[in-house]
Amino acid sequence: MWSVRMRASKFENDSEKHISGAEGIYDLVNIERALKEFFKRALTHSKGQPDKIVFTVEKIYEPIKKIEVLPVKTIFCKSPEEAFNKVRENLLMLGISEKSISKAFEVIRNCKMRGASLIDINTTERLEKDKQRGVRVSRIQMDKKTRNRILRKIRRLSSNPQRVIEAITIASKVAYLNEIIAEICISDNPDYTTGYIASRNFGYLRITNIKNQGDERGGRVFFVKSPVDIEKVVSFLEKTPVLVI
Ligand code: WAQ
Ligand code: MG
Repeated sequence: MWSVRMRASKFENDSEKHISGAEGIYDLVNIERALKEFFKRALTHSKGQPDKIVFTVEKIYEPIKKIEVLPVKTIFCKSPEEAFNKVRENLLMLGISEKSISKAFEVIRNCKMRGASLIDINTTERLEKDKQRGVRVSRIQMDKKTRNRILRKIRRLSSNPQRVIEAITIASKVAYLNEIIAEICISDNPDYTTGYIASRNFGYLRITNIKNQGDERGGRVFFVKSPVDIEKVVSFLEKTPVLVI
């Protein structure tokens, strides 16, 4: 099997602005199709046209770990305020402090990253090495049967079901780690206003209207609890090949 990754960016205001990224695991005969699909996605993104697209294709030598998919639920909110209260309520139940929750929203609103930030819920400190880039969850794929089952369920609930599948795949890999208490995600696409929170405890909770239409700010935060072996966590997220079943 092979890992295929794409990242697209545009040079703007003296820095590389992240436009779009994608990752998956494919057998040799399907790599070309994945590359074409990722290429099209990079060029038609709502954040604008990139001026650089990087593809990485790597053979996977390690065994692929099977991880169970998180259960999926949608919580309908009418406004970002209502959504924030839902997020807060659920994260507080997991023992995540108000301070850490505010910090997560602050990072998501202010730091344009291509990966995720890791926030220590004991100190609210950010633990990722590269704070500009963040940690990118990679080497992931969802099993076909699982994908079709979830698609049937969410097709009428999302304007972009493939996006939901990819997000559930990421969230399932992330939640597998005991070191990570929860995740929060808000899309950086101005036209995608549904976000999610996820944990082993309550599964994948889709939250509608987590931000306003037209808002380009988005990101991901993984909540961890110190002491934590951050290198081991990051290596698992970036490197361990996972099939979500
Ligand atoms: N690993 C870590 N962080 C990532 C990754 C990844 N593989 N992909 C994206 N991010 C970070 C990065 O900072 C992006 O700016 C941010 O997350 C948002 O990424 O069920 O589309 O790809 O309807 O815009 C949620 C679906 C969609 C909710 C989330 O995120 C639903 C989405 P995007
Ligand atoms: Mg995006």
